[in-house]
Amino acid sequence: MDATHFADRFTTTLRHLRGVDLHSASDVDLRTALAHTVRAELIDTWQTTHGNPSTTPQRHVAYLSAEYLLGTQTRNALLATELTDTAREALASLGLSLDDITSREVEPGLGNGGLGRLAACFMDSLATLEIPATGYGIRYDYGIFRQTFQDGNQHEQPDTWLAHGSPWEISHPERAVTVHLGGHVDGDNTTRRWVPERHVLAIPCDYLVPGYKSHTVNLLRLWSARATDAFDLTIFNSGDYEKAVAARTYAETISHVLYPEDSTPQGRTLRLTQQYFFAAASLHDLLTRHLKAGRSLHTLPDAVTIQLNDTHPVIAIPELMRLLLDEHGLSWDDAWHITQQTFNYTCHTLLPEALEVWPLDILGPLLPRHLEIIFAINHHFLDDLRRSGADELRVRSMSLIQEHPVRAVRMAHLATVGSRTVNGVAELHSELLRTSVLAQFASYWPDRFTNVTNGVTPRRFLALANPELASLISDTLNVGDRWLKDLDLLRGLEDHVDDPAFIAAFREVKHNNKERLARTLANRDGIELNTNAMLDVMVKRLHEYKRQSLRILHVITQYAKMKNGLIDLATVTPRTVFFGAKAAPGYRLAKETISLINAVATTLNADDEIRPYLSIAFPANYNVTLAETAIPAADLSEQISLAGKEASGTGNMKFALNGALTIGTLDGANVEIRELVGPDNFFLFGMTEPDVVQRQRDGYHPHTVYEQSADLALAIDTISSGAFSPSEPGRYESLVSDWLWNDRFMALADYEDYARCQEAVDRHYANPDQWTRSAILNVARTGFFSSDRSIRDYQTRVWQRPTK
Ligand code: DL6
Repeated sequence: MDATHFADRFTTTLRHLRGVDLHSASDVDLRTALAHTVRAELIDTWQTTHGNPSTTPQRHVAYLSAEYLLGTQTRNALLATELTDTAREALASLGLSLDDITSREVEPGLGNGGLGRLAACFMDSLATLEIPATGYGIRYDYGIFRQTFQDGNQHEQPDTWLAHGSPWEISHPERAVTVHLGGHVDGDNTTRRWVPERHVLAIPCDYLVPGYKSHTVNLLRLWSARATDAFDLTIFNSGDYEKAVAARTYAETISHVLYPEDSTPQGRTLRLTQQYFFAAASLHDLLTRHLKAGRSLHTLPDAVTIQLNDTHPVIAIPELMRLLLDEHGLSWDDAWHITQQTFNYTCHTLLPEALEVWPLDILGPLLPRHLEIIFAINHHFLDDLRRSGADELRVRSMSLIQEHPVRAVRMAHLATVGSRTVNGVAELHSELLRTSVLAQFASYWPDRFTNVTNGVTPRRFLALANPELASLISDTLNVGDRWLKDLDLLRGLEDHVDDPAFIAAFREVKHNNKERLARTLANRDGIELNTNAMLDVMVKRLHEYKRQSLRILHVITQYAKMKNGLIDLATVTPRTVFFGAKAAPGYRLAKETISLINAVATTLNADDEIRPYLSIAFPANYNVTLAETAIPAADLSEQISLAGKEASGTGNMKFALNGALTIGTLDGANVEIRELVGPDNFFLFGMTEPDVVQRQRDGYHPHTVYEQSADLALAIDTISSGAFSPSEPGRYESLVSDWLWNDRFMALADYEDYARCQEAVDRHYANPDQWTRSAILNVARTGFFSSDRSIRDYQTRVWQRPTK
């Protein structure tokens, strides 16, 4: 399509779809028309990809995930279809700017953090690698909350991403699937029949996922909940309007918000309802397609492989069993064989509290037949276990049912028993799964466990986020943009690491990216960024194990030393420390940490003497869109979790690929990043995972650490003195006392080594040639972290057709 044709289609779409002409079009009209113009291009390709499923030679991948953190769509679709320049020219010919229109696009924040963003990267790679796949999830009316700061404290506002509709969505109410809930089970020992009490509709809302320069467009199918009947007319006419729409309210609540507050039984039930809702609708979809293609259910595992993204969709395992047993009349053995060969489970955590359990008194009333099936699966499994010689202690600890503190289904156990493979998301994480979290399962089924290290899409996080670096890479490697589909080609940059022209160009790109970030922050947040300072970035969910506290404690020490004349300002490497973080609404310590960071930021940034050397930028509402501007500008990437707690991390990969050096612990994928970039180009500090275990065994006393470290004590005492909260000196006492007497994630234990390491960072940065060399080597050596490689690993390690 040339620019004239594009412009023509665009103006026609504007007229026909929005009923406006160019002069009367609003921002929303322009954005919607642009999205529809590009979408039309994708639809033809989509129809080819998803022709007759029976002729598809590859297994269809179904990715089940409660989260998709997509980011904005239009620029990505233009990139994939190679229409960016055409669209730019076309819009310019109409007096419009592509960048202006796309910069106002609202991102669907249908995820919380790394897990949801990973799902989005995987969807991109599946389509790019031309693997037929469908992503299934929930179309939340409200995604992750919009964060605001009031007096430095986090406030949560609803994320109204659908306020002006979603031009990328194709909704199909006519293809709604009915999902059943509640009720009881009838029948005798041989025939069981679920008699549900409630029924809701799951409406498929489809998003097209284009592969980059590929012939494949896949589908992301997000389910939206609706009532089977909008309202009861008889009750309505009697005047009880609330009761008349009660069913509708109940149904629509299901897909209303991402992560409903789960501190109440109602909240917990709602969360389980969401999980079952999308699992059941997705399985219905998959089975219908399979049967429509004239295939037998016995061949399901040959045709489809279902990847369970963490435990949220694991209720799909008993649901498939139920469908095969109760609806299709298969025997237990056949149903179990099919189920177990179809599912695969990815675990994304090491934190025991993040491993979901569902109390029987929640699961039973909502899904009575599923609970029976879970008990039956457990019965078979435990019998096998006993036959293999396991003692009762082992049987109890591997059981799908926990007995204390309440009887509950352990979803990670159910996932492990019901899947063909179980994978962790980085080498270290997979190893720790095998040796600690799921150790007994790994010794029982050693072949079931594997690793697939996470990855990120270079299309969004290099081509779109860092266009200047992308074009420098293309010019330098002389392979056009082939490297975007074969990221190992970045290795070729090593040949240029001593080339002065390349070094200068690389440095200029980094500086330009800082200028771009400065403009964004000025407009978006009214924050002034010092573009001549080192940009030191820590962006991720706020969690104790990620240790934002360690970062802020070190900033405070530096500040206090500067103020007390203990550091000669003339020797200081100027830094801006950038934070981006949302805390879960009910997570008190995390919210206190946000408040502290903001308080320190206010003090530092208002101090004319200190600000040129040390300042903090903490924009509210960090999201994918801001990540795309912040990551390319970063010099230093903070990956400082306690070893053995971060499953992988994917931010760490994005930073390295954009030429930031990492300061980090040997945790998650940091381990692999360091191996690849080399120890000279990575700042390592902190305890290793075995050190952590040993230290905990020996008895960890954070107060003693505080007493022994003058610099750490300076930071903590400065907080306690009220330096950042003059009107309320005791404001941060709960944080301080948690550090001193609990410090579950041992920030204090790693403090001294972290401070030492930050000095090494300063020395390295003081030599710009040395720093740029390291930055270039980070880019050149991290092609491994393309999500294309992760998907290829899934293909060879996880999605192989089962052997008979
Ligand atoms: O695998 C994606 C992502 C990892 O990179 C992070 O290390 C990990 O924390 C995250 N896991 C989750 C699940 N729950 N928890 N905690 O978000 O997955």
